[in-house]
Amino acid sequence: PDTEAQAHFDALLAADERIEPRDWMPAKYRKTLVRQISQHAHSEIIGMQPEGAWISRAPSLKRKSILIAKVQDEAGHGLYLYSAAETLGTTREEMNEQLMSGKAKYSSIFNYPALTWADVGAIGWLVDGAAICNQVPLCRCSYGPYGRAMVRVCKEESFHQRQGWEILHALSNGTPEQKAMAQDAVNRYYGPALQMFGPPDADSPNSQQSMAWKIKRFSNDELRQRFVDMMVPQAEALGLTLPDPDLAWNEARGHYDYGDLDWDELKAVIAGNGPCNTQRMAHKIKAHEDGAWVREAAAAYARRHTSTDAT
Ligand code: FAQ
Repeated sequence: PDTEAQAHFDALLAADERIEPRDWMPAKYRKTLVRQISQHAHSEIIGMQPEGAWISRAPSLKRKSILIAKVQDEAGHGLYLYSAAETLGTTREEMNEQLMSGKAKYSSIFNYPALTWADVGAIGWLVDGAAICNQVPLCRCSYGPYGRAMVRVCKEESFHQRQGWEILHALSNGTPEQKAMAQDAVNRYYGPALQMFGPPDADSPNSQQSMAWKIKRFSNDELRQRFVDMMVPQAEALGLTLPDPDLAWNEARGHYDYGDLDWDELKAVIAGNGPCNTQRMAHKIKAHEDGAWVREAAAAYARRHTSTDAT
């Protein structure tokens, strides 16, 4: 390896400065970034499905327009992230191919069904809440295009979390049936939301190197703890219970203790055996095939414009 280039890279990292697309970087740093950013992009795209299915069934025109905007934001995040990954030399087609062939992962959380309207609230409150906890530190990621993308994404995620909270707040203060529906959604989504932060630190093969490279700024367990601490008072304000009998304030640690998570469940979902993995992939592949004519038309249009510009 070019030792001068490596020294420059190390110095940028040590000074907490950004690595930019034209800078030299170790091949493994590049590979890790493509893996994480593309999987993040895939999560945003697949993540449109559970809530997208509720657009036509939203309980009012106002709720419907808010949900359309929210789901559209997720599409924007996905495209933004694909662009950030493309600066590392991988094409969008390659990334899409890796998603559709099952080679690339996407977040486990999107393999759970959105069964009721309250689930739309729980996804906004818990899933977007977890996404914010994970992504705010990514704004300081050492790779410039990823960190900058995260700034805008986080602003939109906080609006998403508030809209989820507000849906649950309305239900929790509604009829007994509505309150029960809100509690049921939280019961089903809380554990999987905690698993979004990834395996425990002792079982997280990528964390150490990613933290040394300042891609990740905190470990999976540190961020999970931060999330639990943030959600307890919010749940109290909502009048809903977090489904964990071991949840208790620990004065000595200054954090909430929480119960063990079902890591076999996370492994099974990542391996493709969650409740909705098959359905999510089938839907993605069909949408991609149905959209072939749009890509062809756009390419033909672009070709015509380039040739007109040239004459
Ligand atoms: N699901 O060694 P680690 C959203 C994989 S938010 C699936 O700890 P790492 C917003 C991991 O990739 C959701 N796979 O890995 C939204 C690795 O496999 P690999 C997306 C998981 O990378 C809201 C292996 O396990 N957010 O979309 C999961 O250091 C509402 C070992 O794990 C991001 O992607 C999991 N939960 O840490 C949209 C954030 N956990 O790649 C719509 C950026 C772990 O070696 C609606 N990503 N794996 O084959 C990250 O921060 C990190 O990649 C982690 C994992 C923390 C997810």
